[in-house]
Amino acid sequence: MMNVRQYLLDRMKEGTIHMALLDPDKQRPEEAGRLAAAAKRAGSDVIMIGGSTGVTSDNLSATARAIREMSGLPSIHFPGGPEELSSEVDSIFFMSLVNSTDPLWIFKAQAYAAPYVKKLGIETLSMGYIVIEPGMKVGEIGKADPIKRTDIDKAVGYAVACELYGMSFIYLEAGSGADKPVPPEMISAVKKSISIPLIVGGGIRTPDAAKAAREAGADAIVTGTFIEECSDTGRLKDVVYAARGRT
Ligand code: 1GP
Repeated sequence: MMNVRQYLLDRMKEGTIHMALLDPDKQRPEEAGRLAAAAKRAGSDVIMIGGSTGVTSDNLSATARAIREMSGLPSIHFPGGPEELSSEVDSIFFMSLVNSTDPLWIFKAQAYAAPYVKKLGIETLSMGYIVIEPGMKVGEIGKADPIKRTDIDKAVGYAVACELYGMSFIYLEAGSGADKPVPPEMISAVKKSISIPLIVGGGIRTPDAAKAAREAGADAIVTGTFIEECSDTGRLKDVVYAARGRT
């Protein structure tokens, strides 16, 4: 069985990695498999599977299977809630939306799901999920109190607290479809303050935005909407290349 954590850390030693996010509620499993294969050809390192609404254990399992069969890339389940679980994924972000105003998203949902996750034997990747303005749908559903783009000290405080709690990854999230991604100054300040890998996502859909996030210090760059909407192979390669800084 693949050890996804080690795979990610090994890849990150070589430089920033690219994570392609696919939402099982947005397309049929075969289409998700096709998109994952295209992402792999463009240089993506790993596939994240998840969405804020409409994900079920069934569409998650079917999507994870298609992605494995058609791309061969490892998968990480990026859960939208405690009801959806599958043993078809290679790993799951066991995550807390740490700047939520609702304990459900900070710890209660996790406490509900944890025994099932353990029983299924899914590899867990603990992650502190920090929502930055505008936050979009995940900010609304997760009842986040989004951190202002200019409040860098606050983002640093949340990230360091997650590290001190023993979490393995930090994710700075501007929200899917955000008009502006997480500011590079915030990425670099957080990166300098922690010694665990930093994932950045939300609103990244151009080579310039991907390059800015990489140069600011992101260890992993997530693109969701762009992967689902981009049908131009050249453009896909440009964004993934800009995220990784290498072929
Ligand atoms: C959302 O960070 C991810 O959780 C991806 O956002 O869809 O804007 O790429 P985009």
